[in-house]
Amino acid sequence: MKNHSLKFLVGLSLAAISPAIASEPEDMFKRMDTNGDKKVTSTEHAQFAETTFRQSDADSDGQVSAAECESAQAKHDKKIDKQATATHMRLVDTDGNGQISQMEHTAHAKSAFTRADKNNDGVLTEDEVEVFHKTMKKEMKG
Ligand SMILES: [Ca+2]
Ligand SMILES: [Ca+2]
Ligand SMILES: [Ca+2]
Repeated sequence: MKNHSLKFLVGLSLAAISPAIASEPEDMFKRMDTNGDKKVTSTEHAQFAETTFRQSDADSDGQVSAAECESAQAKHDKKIDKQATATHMRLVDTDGNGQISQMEHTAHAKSAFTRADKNNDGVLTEDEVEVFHKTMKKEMKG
């Protein structure tokens, strides 16, 4: 039953937050690859991350709370996985104040990009995104 929310949160971790994010890695890949060249550059990834942050920050205070994270999830999946949200918050909220700042979000997105870029060529391919997606899913469950 948790599967949908889990997919969503895996998407979050790559993006690192996204209410608009698609459940499947290939959809997510298309959203990130804005010029459609089958590669996601760090610039494309950063832009995607920024957009998703703004979309998640419902009250536009520059911080994404767990509640905002959950409501973004609810918009997408119509259900909320509190445990996975807590895991996500713990990973991204590095100063532990219960809010994800733009800086924390950007830092997380950057490290996700680096981790996903297996061959270190500075761009993500669809395969790399898919592999990363699977890895994150395991981590979220663990
Ligand atoms: Ca591209
Ligand atoms: Ca906020
Ligand atoms: Ca924080």
